[in-house]
Amino acid sequence: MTLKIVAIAGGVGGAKLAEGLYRVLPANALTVIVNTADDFEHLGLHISPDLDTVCYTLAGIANPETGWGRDEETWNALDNISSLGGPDWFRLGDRDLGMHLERTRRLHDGQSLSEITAQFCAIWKVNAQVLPMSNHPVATIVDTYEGELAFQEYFVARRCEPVVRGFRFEGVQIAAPAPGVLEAIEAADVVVICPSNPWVSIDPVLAVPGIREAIQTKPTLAVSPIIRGQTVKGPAAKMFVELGIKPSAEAVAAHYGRLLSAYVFDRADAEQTKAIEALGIMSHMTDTLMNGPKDRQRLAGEIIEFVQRVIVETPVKSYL
Ligand code: FO1
Repeated sequence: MTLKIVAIAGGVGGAKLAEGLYRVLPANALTVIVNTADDFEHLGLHISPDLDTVCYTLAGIANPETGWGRDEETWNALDNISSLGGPDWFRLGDRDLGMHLERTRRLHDGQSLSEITAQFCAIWKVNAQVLPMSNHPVATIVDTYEGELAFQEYFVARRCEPVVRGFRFEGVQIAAPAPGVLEAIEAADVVVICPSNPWVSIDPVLAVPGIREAIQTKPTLAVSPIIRGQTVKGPAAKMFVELGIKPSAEAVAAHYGRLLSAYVFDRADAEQTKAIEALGIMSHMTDTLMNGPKDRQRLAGEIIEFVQRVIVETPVKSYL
């Protein structure tokens, strides 16, 4: 049986697992719903970092060193901006800039972010559906002890240094899921929450009216972004600490709570198995570090096998 999978993803960590799933599933069996609350305007251009990271990664054209931006990149435009005293704190390479210019032109022409994403993915021969969570603007605002900061200011300009107190997703109450989002969840056999930051990559997606409710009706599996109390990349573990929660695989499972029917976490956290299963979640322990394409595909293959065994072929829908 071919599974239809919806993956929920943020940036680099989420894109790695999405790519693994994409490579092991048949064509068009995967839909990736991507966080767009990191989006902002910069140099007059619409920037959608997580959407671009997922699209570039599935297309095989992502920058292998950073995980974001384009491969074989050059930086002439940025050097020129810099030499003229312009804003160079957010690094857009020449190839990436070309895509941004064309996307912003299409947006000004009246096309939606989801339409443009589908057009670009077709050109890049991505045989998966990649959907922004919403076509409406939503902006993560980080509440820190230094005041509120726009997400990229906190993340890139301030290198996640300010201590966080909380988050809000501006505009989310009046946002609607992008076309195809609820339909994809409805058609899915399982929803996979990728190992992205729960606070600022996954929560904004779940906050779009209708998305959490739709996921709630489906078997849902999450993969822990935390191994031995730490994140591979990004500030998720630091955020847990600053919010007064000990960062752990268990803490992430508890954060998603009743949304989850199954959970995949790292062998290094074996001692947390009982606590995780006490949350009423079926668990699978494995190596979750994704260093290269082989790891991504092995982890994706294990997830699919686990899902088939414990969710799809379980006659009693005890997971709901
Ligand atoms: N992250 C950085 O840490 N520094 C950058 O200069 C930077 C530029 C950038 C350009 C395009 C893009 O799509 C992503 C970019 N990112 C950069 C990553 C991105 O801002 C964050 O990783 C995400 O918003 C968090 O998922």
